[in-house]
Amino acid sequence: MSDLTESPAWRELQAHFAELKDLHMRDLFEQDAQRFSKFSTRMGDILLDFSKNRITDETFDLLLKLAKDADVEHWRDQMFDGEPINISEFRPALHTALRNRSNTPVMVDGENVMPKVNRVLEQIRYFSERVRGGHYRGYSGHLITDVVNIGIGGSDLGPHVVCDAMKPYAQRGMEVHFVSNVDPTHLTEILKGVKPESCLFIISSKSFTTQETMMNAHSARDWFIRETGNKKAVAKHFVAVTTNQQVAADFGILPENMFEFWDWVGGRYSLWSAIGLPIVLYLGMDRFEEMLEGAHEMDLHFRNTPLEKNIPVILALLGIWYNNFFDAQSHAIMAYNQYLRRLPAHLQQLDMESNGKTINRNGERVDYLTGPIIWGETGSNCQHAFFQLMHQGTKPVPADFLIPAKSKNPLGNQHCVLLSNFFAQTRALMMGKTAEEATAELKADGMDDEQIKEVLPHKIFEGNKPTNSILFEKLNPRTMGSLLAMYEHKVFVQGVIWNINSFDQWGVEYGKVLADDIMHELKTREHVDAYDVSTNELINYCMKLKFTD
Ligand code: G6Q
Repeated sequence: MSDLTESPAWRELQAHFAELKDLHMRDLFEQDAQRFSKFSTRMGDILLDFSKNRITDETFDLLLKLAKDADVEHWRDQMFDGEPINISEFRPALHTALRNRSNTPVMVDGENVMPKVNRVLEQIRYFSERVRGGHYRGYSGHLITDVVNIGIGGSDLGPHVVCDAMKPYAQRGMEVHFVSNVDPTHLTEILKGVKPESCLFIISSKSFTTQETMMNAHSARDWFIRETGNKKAVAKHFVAVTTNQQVAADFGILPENMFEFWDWVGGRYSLWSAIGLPIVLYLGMDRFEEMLEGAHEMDLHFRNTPLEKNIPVILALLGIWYNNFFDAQSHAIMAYNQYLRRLPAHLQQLDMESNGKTINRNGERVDYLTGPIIWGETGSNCQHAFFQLMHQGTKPVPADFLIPAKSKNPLGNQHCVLLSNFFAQTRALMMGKTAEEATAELKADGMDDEQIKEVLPHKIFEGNKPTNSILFEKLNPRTMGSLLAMYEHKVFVQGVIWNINSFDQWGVEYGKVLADDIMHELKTREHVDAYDVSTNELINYCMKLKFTD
């Protein structure tokens, strides 16, 4: 047994779960008119209503006790203070310093990192204003109209979700594209839509060695030289965001076109750093700074708000409640906003790469479930696809529902219809439909008793399905920053309670070297027998298909 599962709060939660598991939220709402005011909290205009969860006052108190006992507040302060909490990589996790708009000193190894954070922000402002203002032009004098970000994982997903979500704030005449996959189709299709003389490539890679990114970068450079016949112009059209400036220089990037960040910024937490350059080119620096401010606001909320009103802490505790006591295997993200369509992909990486761990901070195997599978889709599309399983399936799927009260595109009453779907779904998931209610409906539809008997079981909805509603005024850069930071801190709190290091990613690093050996075999084009029989035969069959007409 581990310290966690033996802790008093955990044991009390186990005993409490046994008593509570059959309670229905419908009854809990009926018994307590104060349920919403008790189980909701706000930061700015962001409201978290967590009353539609399978919790009572006692559950909430015990979950808060779990957080206290796990020393969440102490770990949180250590993170903000730049302590080396990423113990397997011997460094701090200081994405919060990147958006520290209060500019209070943040010390790493005796050095205040804020001056260098601010210096890079200034560099980004200067460069982006020149590009957007038409002062920095392509080699032949054309305006830059297209930015192509080449990066993968953390060097792609964060900027990508933000650029998609903030499209209404973008400068007219500036498009941004993202190439991540080593599948040549990705780059090829993007290049079909841009012109070399008006295109700026950003090579985004913390390491500047990631196979996919480097291959795409070299292919893009080859294309550029082929199309323009001008090798010298590469320096004008390729910039780099990296911690590895030497390799970037070898690629042909000018020192003034390199944007630095630091090893204490994890890939999936890096959109706030120079990795956000595509965001800045697309939206402008003022908008980017608004996003940093929104994130900083959430940082201050996380740091200063008592646990019982603290949005990331509450989200984390509810996630643990379902993950570890109800054995829910996944957590769904339903953003009722088309601009947020890439949010599940970003949160998938943030959460699953951070908390997809089996070994705890003491180097031992855990004896409890850690990070859930994150997935999701935009509303109302999700309702016409997998919501069947949400309503009547056998698997518990706790979910976050997010929606802005105002739409950027008010078309008739369409946004009100979207809102009504949001409210109706979260209510229906909570309430369910009893046999009596279903019978009354079927009778009203004109069915006779015999027919009703036959179909009734299919028309009953158990309900009691938990959701968090996250509602805010509108999706703007500030809110976007706050929401993304909210999820970062949620993941952090869960990692602290599960006693795992949320800031390393050895599984991803492993993947980076796995393909190298096989690539060597593929190049030789000889019969392969070096691996297990399945891998050998797959390679041999594939090579036969690939190289015979
Ligand atoms: C993120 C991960 C991973 C990383 C990519 C790209 O936290 O470490 O997704 O961002 O593998 O790495 P580079 O930025 O070094 O190319």
